[in-house]
Amino acid sequence: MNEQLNPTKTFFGACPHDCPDTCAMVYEVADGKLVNVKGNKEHPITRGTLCVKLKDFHDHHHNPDRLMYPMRRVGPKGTGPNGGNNFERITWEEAISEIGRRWRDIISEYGAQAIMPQSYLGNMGLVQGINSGDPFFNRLGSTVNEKTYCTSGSSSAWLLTYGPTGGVDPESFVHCKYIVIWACNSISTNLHHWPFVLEAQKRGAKVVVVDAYKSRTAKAGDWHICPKPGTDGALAMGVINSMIQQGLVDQDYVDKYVGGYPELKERAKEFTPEYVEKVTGVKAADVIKFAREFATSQPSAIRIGVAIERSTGGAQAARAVYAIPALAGSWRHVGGGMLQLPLWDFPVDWVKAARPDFIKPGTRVVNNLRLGQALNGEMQLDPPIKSLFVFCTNPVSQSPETNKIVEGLKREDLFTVVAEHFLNDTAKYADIVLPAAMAGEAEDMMWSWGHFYFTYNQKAVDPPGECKPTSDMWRLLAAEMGFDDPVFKMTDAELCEAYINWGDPKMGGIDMNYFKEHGYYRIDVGPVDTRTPHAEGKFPTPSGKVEILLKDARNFVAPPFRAMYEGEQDGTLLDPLPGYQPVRESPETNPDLAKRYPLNIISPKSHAFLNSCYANEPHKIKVQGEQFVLISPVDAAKRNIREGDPVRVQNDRGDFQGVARVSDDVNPGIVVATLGYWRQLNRSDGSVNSISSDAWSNIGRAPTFSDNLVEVTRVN
Ligand SMILES: Nc1nc2c(c(=O)[nH]1)N[C@H]1C(S)=C(S)[C@@H](COP(=O)(O)OP(=O)(O)OC[C@H]3O[C@@H](n4cnc5c(=O)[nH]c(N)nc54)[C@H](O)[C@@H]3O)O[C@H]1N2
Ligand SMILES: Nc1nc2c(c(=O)[nH]1)N[C@H]1C(S)=C(S)[C@@H](COP(=O)(O)OP(=O)(O)OC[C@H]3O[C@@H](n4cnc5c(=O)[nH]c(N)nc54)[C@H](O)[C@@H]3O)O[C@H]1N2
Ligand code: SF4
Ligand SMILES: [Mo]
Repeated sequence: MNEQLNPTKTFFGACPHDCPDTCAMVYEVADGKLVNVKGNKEHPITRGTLCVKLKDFHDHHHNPDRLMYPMRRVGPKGTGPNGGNNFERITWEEAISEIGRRWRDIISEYGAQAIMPQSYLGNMGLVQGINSGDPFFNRLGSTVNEKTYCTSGSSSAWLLTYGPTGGVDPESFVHCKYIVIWACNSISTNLHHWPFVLEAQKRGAKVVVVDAYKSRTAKAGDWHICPKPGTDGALAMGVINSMIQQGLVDQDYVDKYVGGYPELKERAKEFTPEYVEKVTGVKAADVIKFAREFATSQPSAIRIGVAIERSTGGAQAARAVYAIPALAGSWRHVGGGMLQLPLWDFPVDWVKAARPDFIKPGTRVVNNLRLGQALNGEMQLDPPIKSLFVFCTNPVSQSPETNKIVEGLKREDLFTVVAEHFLNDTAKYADIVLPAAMAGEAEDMMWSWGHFYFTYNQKAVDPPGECKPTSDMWRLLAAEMGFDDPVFKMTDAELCEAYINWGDPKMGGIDMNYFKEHGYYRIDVGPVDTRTPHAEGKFPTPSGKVEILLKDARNFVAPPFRAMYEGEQDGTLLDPLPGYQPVRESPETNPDLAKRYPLNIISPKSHAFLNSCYANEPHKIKVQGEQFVLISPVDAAKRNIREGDPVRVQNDRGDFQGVARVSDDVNPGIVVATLGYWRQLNRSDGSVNSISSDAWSNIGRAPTFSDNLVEVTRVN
């Protein structure tokens, strides 16, 4: 970018976070110091604004609590501040050679599978993020870490139904007459899509929000439909049935481009509006109205959020939701259809990025939602996990059954390495802490799961102190372990280039120079204002049609976050049709458990935190407030709880504390506590994930954060 007249230099940035918006940023640097970070005005999605989390990203870089040098644990585990470990400063050389020595010992005694990496989208970058460690760990022969925190259920369902298509362009939503935002709190979590929704609304579109409580987005829409958590499958099947009953199915579209309609029609029969009302709590008349409006207000589109998959039948529900725009013929129109993850259209060379060819056949897979069981011995693993390497994830805050994880991390025989920015709830239990660089301190390339732009991140400043980019860590560790494969010698610039399929027509013949000049590139998926990718079917499925009926389909975890590894898939035969599978925990489905724990809890994202990032920063906590528990006036009164009272939320898995917010935004029987708060900063050593179960959803081993019963009591 241009050097300006004043001493400030600017560089292209890409927000590294796990957020659909993948904002294009501008780093401002003076005297080698990052002084400001702004949204790129030219970027059609970012439009010059960053969200409340990132608008002062430079302060995050300069946070005085930031880890600046490597550290080694001293003394027994759990005897340091906040119940964590005590540490002493060491050099990188000492850290890397200690890791190498401990790993060589573990490998000779137990084999390399006793080592397990743990990563997620704390950084989404192709070079510095989630998959960046795959080549190294696959080469090492460690246990494969299956990563299904997010969208794995809705993605497996999507690939089965529609194939790898990016679906509706989020920018094309301006052309919609009817927009459904289903289990997505856009104003907090997908902020840069909201202006497109508002533009459509200004042009006359109706905005419907399907959410288990009155979220910010539900309040801002035209109509809030409020099913009980985990009952979306019944609602969607009811909408399908009602569309059929009202004669509103686009029969021509269905005949040509949809497979399995007669079977779906048969299955949908039992989902009468009355039955749907009984299961979901949504009025029968509203089910009928929703079906009618969606089918008749074209173009109509659904933006599906991540929360739909977070219950036992969540991914099965996603399949039912996916069928709705196919039956309505919405795909015929510009802006009509479904938006799940544009990611599927990105020409990323995932195989090159993850190097599954390094994995020895038969290597075991351990899922990240079962980390607690893997560490505390509940999962029978031979060899046991003797070393854990954590980067770009904070499992003690974000993974379910966190008390089990903490129990495991306290094992004296477990050698834990954590690469982090802060001494968070996971890092505090490490044997070795490595200080990681932040975005702006290393080169990277971002794909997006919320729009069609690749975004380039330049190195604007050197990492402070002794912080190092993740990519450097792999180079050092590869050298320590004696791996001389070319991939471990490539520079960040070479890796950025290597991971894009430049020859794909969607790259339009550009090369790296384009990114250096412009900072971002819209992959060529067709123009926003005329794009109808599936007006004539052309779905990338085996039949080329929407596959509602699946013959012999088996459960699987969608790539890319499984290291692209095909071994040890679950393989259970799936229900051939979409449908409704009741939640595991609710008063209706588990009355015995509900006697002790009568309330269903949901734990969506916090507005001012990005998962657990920023939850240690006073100015963000000020915006977000302390951990709260939203409870209805009816449930509060029963428990003698008043606004602002300290409360404990608990079940057999654990407990956490927060303050009560008594509000009609939540229906009786439901409580809401948002995610991301640090245990060490909460009123008690617990968080929402102390109570959540590690049971999987029915497809794609997705989490079930919306499928948990609890009791709430006042703390005296
Ligand atoms: N501010 C902020 N933004 C973020 C994040 C963050 O932590 N904070 N995290 C990022 C990440 S990793 C992701 S995956 C996305 C997720 O973004 P979203 O897809 O928006 O996910 P959530 O906020 O968890 O949940 C969305 C809504 O679903 C509702 N919900 C929960 N369970 C159910 C259910 O069973 N049925 C229905 N119909 N609704 C339900 C919740 O009440 C919530 O309002 O956000 C990203 N953006
Ligand atoms: N109850 C409940 N639990 C949930 C969810 C929910 O809705 N409810 N949502 C789930 C979802 S959708 C997701 S995606 C997961 C998210 O789970 P995580 O990905 O574990 O989320 P973060 O808290 O953002 O943790 C990322 C960590 O990586 C660190 N980090 C960032 N960049 C870098 C880097 O470049 N290098 C290194 N070494 N570290 C870096 C950050 O400091 C941070 O501590 O949580 C899941 N957990
Ligand atoms: S967290 Fe999301 S909305 Fe905020 S700056 Fe990053 S990409 Fe943009
Ligand atoms: Mo996520």
